Amino acid sequence: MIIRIPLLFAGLLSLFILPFNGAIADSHGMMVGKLEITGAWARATPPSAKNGGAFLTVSNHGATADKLISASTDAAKKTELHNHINDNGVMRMRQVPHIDVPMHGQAVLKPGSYHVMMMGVKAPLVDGSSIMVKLTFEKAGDVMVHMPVKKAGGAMKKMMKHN
Ligand SMILES: [Cu+2]
Repeated sequence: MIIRIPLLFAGLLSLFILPFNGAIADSHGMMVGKLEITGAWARATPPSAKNGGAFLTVSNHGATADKLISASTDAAKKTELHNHINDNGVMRMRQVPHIDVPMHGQAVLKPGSYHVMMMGVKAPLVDGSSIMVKLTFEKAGDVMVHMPVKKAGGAMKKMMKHN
């Protein structure tokens, strides 16, 4: 497995290198313009699950605010930006038009907060595999992010309710 994962990643990357002109980030972090992407991962999904979540931190090293305005991936039919809201004590997910990345600040996408929502995953997201997710920022443009798929604790499952 240790050898196969990098090979799979290399294979995935080769699919994107020709058609995609933006930057490519992996879980070790990289820059797109003044934005640094770190800690990207996608939650492993059980076989029957239709939806998955992906998470990362965007650090803005510039003096201009930016916005994450969309995400897309071949791993799902549809991808949205979501947040959790506290609706009379019940945590619910809600689509948001964008996620702010303040100047000299961060946008943190994490379980229970902002996240990339993948609706209709085409295959279960298996722990130890990886997916590629394209993020589009209003000013910095596109970045292709390599996201390792990891298992998450069970505490969050109760909060995964949509309106
Ligand atoms: Cu969601």
